[in-house]
Amino acid sequence: METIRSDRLLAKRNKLYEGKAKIIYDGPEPGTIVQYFKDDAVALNGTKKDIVAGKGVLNNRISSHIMTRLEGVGIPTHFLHSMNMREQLTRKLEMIPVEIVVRNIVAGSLSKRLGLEEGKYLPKPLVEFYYKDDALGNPLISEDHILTFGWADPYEMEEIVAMSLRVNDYLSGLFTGIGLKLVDFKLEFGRLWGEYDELYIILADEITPDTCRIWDAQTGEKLDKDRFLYDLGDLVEGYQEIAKRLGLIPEGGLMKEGEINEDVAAQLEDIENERARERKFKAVKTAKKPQKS
Ligand code: ADP
Ligand code: AIR
Ligand code: ASP
Repeated sequence: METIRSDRLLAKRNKLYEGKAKIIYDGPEPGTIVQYFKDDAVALNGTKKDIVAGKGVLNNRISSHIMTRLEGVGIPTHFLHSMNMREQLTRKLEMIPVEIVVRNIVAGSLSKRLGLEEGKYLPKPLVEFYYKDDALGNPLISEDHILTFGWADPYEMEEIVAMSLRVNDYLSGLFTGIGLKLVDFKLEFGRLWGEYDELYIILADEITPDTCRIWDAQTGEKLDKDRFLYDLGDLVEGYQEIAKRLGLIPEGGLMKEGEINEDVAAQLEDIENERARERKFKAVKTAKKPQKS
């Protein structure tokens, strides 16, 4: 039933954009979009690619859950509700073309760029900015680049940095509680205009093991996308472990012989939707971009 219905929806849906990890469609209501999570794993600027069965389903679920938890502690997010295994409905935003990376532990490009040993705790969370442009390889930039080129203004930047640090505090605690270390992560933000033309900065895109480094606190095992990049073992195994510890999938996991176990997937309790139902659509219905005079 589910499949037939979503296929029909897909057929008449207007595709807005296809990225590396997701496809974006027009949503059913004005001011909304549908995020479809693909099974594609892409690294090294698109040169290393694979299809990983189960990744899209797990990421959809993990991002829905994390966004809902963040909303619960007062961080405005684009998430509205989960639609099916692979899709979620979100508010449509005017995206700010900057990736915000927050780091707690040295890893990845920080380790390479400055020749630092991976695994060392930083004395305080480090916030970095990258210009979101795949053709340029998402270069590291400073806040002054953002202001000079008008990608965001100083008030927006203040809010973006403060929100990113709050996300870090909350998620670090959440992951510590389930025996995981949040090493670093990437966020994207967008703008939404309210009823009185007031501007809201909203957390967007996804928060998943594609966009976070997450290590097991005991063993140091990498459970995130680095498994794919460095061929450290089955990617979905790592993502499932994170989802299990978050209480999102049963102990037995979601996969059966390399395929999604549809029975398990169908039975997953949809806590996110319970909470999302209580949320208001008001801001979406009235959202419009103010006319510049
Ligand atoms: P990429 O573009 O890096 O390949 P994805 O495949 O994840 O990444 O594509 C998702 C696209 O949707 C990204 O360009 C992201 O900036 C954009 N996006 C995320 N959330 C929203 C939103 N709420 N409104 C509009 N665009 C969004
Ligand atoms: N990230 C950055 N651009 C895209 C993504 N997903 C995330 C990585 C990592 C963090 O940002 O997944 O969690 C820092 O990445 P790097 O490569 O700069 O060390
Ligand atoms: N730009 C990121 C990458 O290179 C993807 C993202 O923005 O989510 O993987």
